[in-house]
Amino acid sequence: MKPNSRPFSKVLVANRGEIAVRVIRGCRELGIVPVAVYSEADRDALHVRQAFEAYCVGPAPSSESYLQIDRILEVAKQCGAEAIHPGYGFLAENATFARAVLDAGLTWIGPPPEAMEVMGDKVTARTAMTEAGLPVVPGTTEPIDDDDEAARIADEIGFPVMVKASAGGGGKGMRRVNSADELASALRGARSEAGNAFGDSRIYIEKCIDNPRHVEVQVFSDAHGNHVHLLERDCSVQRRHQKLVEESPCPVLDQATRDRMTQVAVQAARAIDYRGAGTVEFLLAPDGECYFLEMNTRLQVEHPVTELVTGIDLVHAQLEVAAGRPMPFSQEDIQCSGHAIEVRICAEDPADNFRPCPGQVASYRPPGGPWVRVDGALYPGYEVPVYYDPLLAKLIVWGRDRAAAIDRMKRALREFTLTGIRSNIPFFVQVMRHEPFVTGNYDTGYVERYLGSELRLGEGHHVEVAILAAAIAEHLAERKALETVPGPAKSTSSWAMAGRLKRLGRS
Ligand code: MV4
Repeated sequence: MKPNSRPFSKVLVANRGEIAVRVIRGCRELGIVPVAVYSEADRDALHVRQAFEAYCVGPAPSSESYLQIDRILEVAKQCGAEAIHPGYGFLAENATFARAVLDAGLTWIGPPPEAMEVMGDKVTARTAMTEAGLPVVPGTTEPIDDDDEAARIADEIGFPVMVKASAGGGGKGMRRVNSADELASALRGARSEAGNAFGDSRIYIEKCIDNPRHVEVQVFSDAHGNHVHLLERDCSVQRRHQKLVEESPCPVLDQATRDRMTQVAVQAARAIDYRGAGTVEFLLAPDGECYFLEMNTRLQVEHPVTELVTGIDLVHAQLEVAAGRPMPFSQEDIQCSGHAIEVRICAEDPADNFRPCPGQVASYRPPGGPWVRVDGALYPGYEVPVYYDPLLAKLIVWGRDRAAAIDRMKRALREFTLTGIRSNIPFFVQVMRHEPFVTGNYDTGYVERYLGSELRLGEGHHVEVAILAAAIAEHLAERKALETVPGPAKSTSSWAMAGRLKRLGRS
């Protein structure tokens, strides 16, 4: 049999961190030479070490490096790359960049720029999706600049309503409005916030869906008119629009709703002539209704949970279809097996309001064993830069069913050694044993609701850390004692200190 030929010989990865490492791995598996770009702050980053070639594209701030379209294109041309993979974030959803890549005669590993533009503007996305027959949240199909008109529309929709930025996403420029008398100030606030954040102050109005779950469908398309879905992910465990835990399948979706959601997601992809990996986001209301929210025209952070339940490598598939080949699977091939959960491990202190905690990694030993995956960009001694988002690694596990996946996640979290910096690992241990999560009874308000109570990391946590630190110190001291001539006895052993802490009633 003829061996599969590689879709490209050389691909430039225009990103950093764990996603750059993930894409580099996919390239290497297919025999493609991966090329990295990096900023001055990322000279020692893992993606640089793992690429075959790496080029510096500028100083630490991403505006001067990872967002520099011209410099990245220059590197691509210079090194002979045939295609560019943007990862997520940075330039991944920038249609201007996608066009510039195509204009340079290179292949863009992503959707057509036109599809990115339709979905990049929330108002045009709503209009296009309404026309495509999707269930869209009731609201306006045009941006609103007249306050009286806004009042009329809000009244018609019925309070509460959401005022959102056309250029928005991620909750910026979004306001919940409970009654008519709050509307004017919400419009003013949202316009100014949107103007500052996006340089585009247009806003629109939608009905507010209270206590929704965030459920999204992975779609995939090729250039031959094939569009499929790879089931859904529930990403409701989030805080301030940062996802923390994602799982597939959604633990509460009935089959009829799943069928409808996945069908309309495929319809959305077809309507905009999509290509590659994309995500159609929905709000799932407590009454079981689902509404199109937005579409992300990129590979997402949480794509591994989909890979684990479907057995499909999304990066491989992206590379294949970008090269013009038909997708290597059909809808019938895609079956959900078992359950997968991902947690996002970040350099932030969950005991101190998730305060960012960059610094140097002292020790790093990721968990292993069956059905445990770690996608990270970490190694012992790595200095976490302050310039970029705090995501360090993703821990993803698979289980025969959801209960088995939760048990495996608990085991893997306990196995995870990461010292020198604070991380949110202890928070995830709490979540995995928290009844509302274990029963699937959570929505987008979950973290906010329980952070100060049942999910709080109390003093007990610190005492545990103190005891572990004492054990390590004692071990090191003992080892040292074996190597040196015995001297006079130490004043206070660290075990005694840990014991005293405990007696002080802090456990
Ligand atoms: C909403 C909503 C309720 N009703 N729209 C937040 C981010 C932005 N992309 C969309 N968001 C929401 N839009 C209507 N009409 C509630 C949210 C929302 C949310 C959505 C997904 C995941 C987490 C969220 C947390 C708070 C609010």
